[in-house]
Amino acid sequence: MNLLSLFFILYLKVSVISCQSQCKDLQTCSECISFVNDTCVWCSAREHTGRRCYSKISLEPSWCKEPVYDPKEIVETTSQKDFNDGKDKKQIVQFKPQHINIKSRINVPITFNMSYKPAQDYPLDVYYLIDSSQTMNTYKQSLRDQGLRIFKELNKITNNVRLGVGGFIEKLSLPFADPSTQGPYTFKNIQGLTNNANSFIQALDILLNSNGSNIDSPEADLDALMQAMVCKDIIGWRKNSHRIILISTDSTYHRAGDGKFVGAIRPNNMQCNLNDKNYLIYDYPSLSQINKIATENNIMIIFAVNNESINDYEALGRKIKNAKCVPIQLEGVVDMIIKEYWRLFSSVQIDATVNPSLRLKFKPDCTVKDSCNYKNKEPVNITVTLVIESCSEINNKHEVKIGPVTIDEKLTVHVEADCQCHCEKPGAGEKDSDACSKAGTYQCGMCYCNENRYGDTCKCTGKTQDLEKCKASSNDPKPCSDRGICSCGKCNCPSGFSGDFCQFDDDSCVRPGGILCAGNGKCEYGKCQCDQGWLPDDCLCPSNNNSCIAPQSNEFCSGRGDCNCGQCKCNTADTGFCTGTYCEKCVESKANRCPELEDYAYCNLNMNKTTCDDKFNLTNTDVIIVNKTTMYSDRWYLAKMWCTKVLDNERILVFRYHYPKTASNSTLLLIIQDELEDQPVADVWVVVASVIGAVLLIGILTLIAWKLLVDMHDKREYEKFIMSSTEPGYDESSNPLYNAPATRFVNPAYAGEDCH
Ligand SMILES: *[C@@H]1O[C@H](CO)[C@@H](O)[C@H](O)[C@H]1NC(C)=O
Ligand SMILES: *[C@@H]1O[C@H](CO)[C@@H](O)[C@H](O)[C@H]1NC(C)=O
Ligand SMILES: *[C@@H]1O[C@H](CO)[C@@H](O)[C@H](O)[C@H]1NC(C)=O
Ligand SMILES: *[C@@H]1O[C@H](CO)[C@@H](O)[C@H](O)[C@H]1NC(C)=O
Ligand SMILES: *[C@@H]1O[C@H](CO)[C@@H](O)[C@H](O)[C@H]1NC(C)=O
Ligand SMILES: *[C@@H]1O[C@H](CO)[C@@H](O)[C@H](O)[C@H]1NC(C)=O
Ligand SMILES: *[C@@H]1O[C@H](CO)[C@@H](O)[C@H](O)[C@H]1NC(C)=O
Ligand SMILES: *[C@@H]1O[C@H](CO)[C@@H](O)[C@H](O)[C@H]1NC(C)=O
Ligand SMILES: *[C@@H]1O[C@H](CO)[C@@H](O)[C@H](O)[C@H]1NC(C)=O
Ligand SMILES: CC(=O)N[C@H]1CO[C@H](CO)[C@@H](O)[C@@H]1O
Repeated sequence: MNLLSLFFILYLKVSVISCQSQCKDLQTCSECISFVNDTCVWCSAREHTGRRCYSKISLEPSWCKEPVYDPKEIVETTSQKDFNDGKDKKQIVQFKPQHINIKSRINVPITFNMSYKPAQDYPLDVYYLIDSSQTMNTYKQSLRDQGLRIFKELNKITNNVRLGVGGFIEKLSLPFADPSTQGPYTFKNIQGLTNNANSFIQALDILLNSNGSNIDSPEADLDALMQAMVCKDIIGWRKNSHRIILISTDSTYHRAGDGKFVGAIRPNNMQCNLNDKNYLIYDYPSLSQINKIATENNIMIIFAVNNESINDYEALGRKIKNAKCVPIQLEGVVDMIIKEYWRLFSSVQIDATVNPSLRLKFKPDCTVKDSCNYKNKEPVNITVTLVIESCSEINNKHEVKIGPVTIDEKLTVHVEADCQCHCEKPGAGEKDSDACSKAGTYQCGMCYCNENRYGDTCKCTGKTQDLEKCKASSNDPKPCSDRGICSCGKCNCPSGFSGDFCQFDDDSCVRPGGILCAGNGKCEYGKCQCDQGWLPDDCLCPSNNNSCIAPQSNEFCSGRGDCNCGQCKCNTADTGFCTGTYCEKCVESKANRCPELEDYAYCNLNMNKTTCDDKFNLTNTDVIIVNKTTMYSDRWYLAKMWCTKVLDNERILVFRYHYPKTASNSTLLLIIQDELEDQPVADVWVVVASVIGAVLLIGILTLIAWKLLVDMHDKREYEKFIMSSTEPGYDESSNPLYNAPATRFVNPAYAGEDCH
């Protein structure tokens, strides 16, 4: 693994941890499931302890028993009528589905499909709104021809087109127009929408031959436009039709506010007035009012204007949805109408009314004009992705209307943000629940305590949850050393930690030999609590010396050593001569005087010195009879010569001797142990058997054979040693000035280069 991938893994780990921690801090089910930055799930299982909100991606199996609150998305299409061309008087369906219900948690993308297929011969309504002031006389013939051409051309491509004619001049009041002349009017519908060619032409003629005139240059275009849109019954707009209003004019228009000059000071009421008096009460409509009504009614507006005012209307067209501007010339207008008809028919622009807490995405993006087209008689399929971005405290139900801009059909989507857990809804909680010590409401696995109670299970009484009591010092950032749960002012520490504030790590005690508390105790409160039989602090040494006592013995280390931490430390060669677990393996020094002195020594044990001296004709001896402790003590360290004698009763006499240093008196000092020893009982076989009891017999036999060989070897070495030690000049014991090197007696079997 190279360094880079190591960093990457570290980074991943860190980011997962940070995700977890974001969910971790959420305290209620609702907060948990409506978290913005992560998808969190809530565990409301009763027996679950600790935090309940977890990040969904980093969950381990069996993290929580049911119930888990992880809201699932519900998408339900409740109305999906199939496409229909409207033949046989059936309802026209060009857009489906019609109704969808969605319920989802936030930040989860939900997709659904919509399709659009325009109906053949879908109704088209075109209203011809003409500036009929006298200045338009230059265009009279042209407009008449234009009307006829439009009618003809449209009927060529669809047999479901209706046309209507209306005119406008000006508000009937000075200084805009002279009301005393009969001609002028504000708006007049000459012919409602009709499919009768003669009626249309007649109406057109009537309009073009009228003599109205106004004084100022701008006209009441917007008043007329508003009326043409809102007086639906009079104009005869059909339900579910493509709608176009074509305005032909040669001068600019009056804006909202201009009405003041004639006393029309009230804002336009966007109602059908059709009464010249009303036009003098209500001001000209504003662009936003026009835009609103045009959008609501899916009306497309085409301004056909002369060269002088085209800039004005182009600016106006940009402010109204679905508005276009063309020069008034005949061909341009007809072409535009035909083009727009095909565009309306073939292209679908999707529009949606969306609450700010929702986000919609379309694929393909049909919200942009002319980006989605109907071709080859195949429905246009649009995939919508909806995401609820936030929860609201007031209302989490939203209605979205999506549909093609130019037709009335809309898909209604009822969206509900799933922001509240069922278990948190009013009345869902279990009041005075047993789970909350009958002192709180149990909801979503949590206790909401009554007044003056607190704690996970409302067990604690008191005004506030006293977290400070759970801190070892007020400087601690978190209670219970951030390891345990503070409950009723006391820390509940998880296993592995101890102390009033969980401040002790139960893994931090001494480790003699690498084992915590030597394996003979528990680490608690930062110290080893040793099992019975072990000495405190590190539990390494037994509290009694039993392990130093050989089986069937009653003294430790066979009385020849110290019991140190459960193990015999045999006296050194200076004072002793024994090895083995219990210092039971002793080597006798068969220095030549031992046999000579043994009977004398034994005599001294039983009788007084005078008697023995006589009996053995020995003079110049000092005889000291001591207990075993003294015998092995350092006091006689010069008496290096040890002797033993096996008595008739199988017991052993032990004594040591030496010649004190001062040459002036050549005394033999004899130190005799006041008690007889038993034969050493702890033999190697017991040890072998207890240590490797499970070893196969063949193994044991091998050991026996090996032991025998070693014994034989030892014996040979030993005899060799005895031989050499009896050689003339060797007898150091005869030389009071000579102190033998201590090592000689440690292991007489050791023979250095002689070992073969
Ligand atoms: C969500 O994350 C952003 C940036 O990662 C952070 O600024 C914001 O505070 C977080 N919101 C919550 C509620 O944690
Ligand atoms: C939407 O349509 C696409 C392809 O046309 C399809 O793969 C997908 O499953 C549809 N989605 C739904 C929610 O029906
Ligand atoms: C319009 O004026 C012409 C003469 O300019 C006249 O013949 C005609 O009758 C008038 N029409 C109306 C409706 O007033
Ligand atoms: C208006 O402008 C168009 C080109 O934009 C031009 O063809 C036409 O002749 C002009 N008409 C008048 C009356 O100026
Ligand atoms: C739209 O989906 C329908 C089936 O739902 C399919 O028949 C049609 O071909 C698709 N249209 C396009 C343009 O892929
Ligand atoms: C064990 O023996 C040693 C000396 O060998 C002695 O100091 C210690 O006190 C003994 N311990 C007990 C518990 O008898
Ligand atoms: C005892 O020893 C002395 C000299 O040390 C000797 O003269 C004497 O004969 C000895 N007696 C016996 C009984 O051996
Ligand atoms: C052995 O003797 C010494 C002194 O002579 C004495 O202090 C000690 O108590 C004796 N020990 C035993 C076990 O009798
Ligand atoms: C020999 O010397 C020791 C002290 O070194 C003394 O205690 C003892 O009495 C002496 N013995 C004789 C016989 O002079
Ligand atoms: C010094 C002393 O006590 N000597 C005695 C030794 O023992 C014999 C008899 O066993 C006595 O006669 C001594 O008096």
